[in-house]
Amino acid sequence: MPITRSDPKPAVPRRLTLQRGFTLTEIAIVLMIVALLLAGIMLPLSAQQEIRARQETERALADVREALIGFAASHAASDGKPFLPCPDSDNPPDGIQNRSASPGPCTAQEGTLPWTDLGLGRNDAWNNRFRYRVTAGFSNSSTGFVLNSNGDMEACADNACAASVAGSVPALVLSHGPNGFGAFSTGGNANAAPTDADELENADADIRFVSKVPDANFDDLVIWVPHSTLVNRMIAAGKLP
Ligand SMILES: [Ca+2]
Ligand SMILES: [Ca+2]
Ligand SMILES: [Ca+2]
Repeated sequence: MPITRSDPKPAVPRRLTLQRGFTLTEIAIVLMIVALLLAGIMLPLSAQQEIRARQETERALADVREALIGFAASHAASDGKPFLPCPDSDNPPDGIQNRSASPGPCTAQEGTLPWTDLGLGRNDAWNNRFRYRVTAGFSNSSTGFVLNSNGDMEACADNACAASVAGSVPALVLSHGPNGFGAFSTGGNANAAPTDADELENADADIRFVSKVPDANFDDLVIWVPHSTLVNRMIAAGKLP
């Protein structure tokens, strides 16, 4: 069979092309657009990191609440009743609770969370210690608490306490939040005091605390062990009445 040769393709007319480099102005405009786009991505990222840090601290605080209840269920005072740990009140904090006598009362009712004794809660997501306060009648390792022991703390919606959030609170834990004002750092230093009146209420070592939605000046995270939850869990564990 004879080999046939296909017809040669018609030549494509060569299009006239113009090539030139970018001017400095054009490069500057492109760089500006890229920078604007990056800024648009970066801002939400930092906001996301802040949300993650807050969620991480909220989870840690929920674990701390469980650990405090677990501590009470697994410790008996000299009279056989349960008791809560004392704050870690020496300076710098070492994670170990401080008592003026053993068994006996706490050296101070407020300090940092005794993270070593609890086995968790060393610091929040911003590398500051958690603050912890406990009612005297719930933390004496000589005389434990009973069903009608009353907590002496209150959580309020603001420092004037026009609206109470929780009353008769036996134990309360808080993170001083992203700004860290009023907290102990993990380096052992006391951070600057808060300036916001509601944040100040959480750092003045008395029985009133503020728990509210964070705003531009207030970023603390507060949790507590409600009296009802604590005694119910002791009853379930056979530790009370
Ligand atoms: Ca200590
Ligand atoms: Ca704060
Ligand atoms: Ca206070």
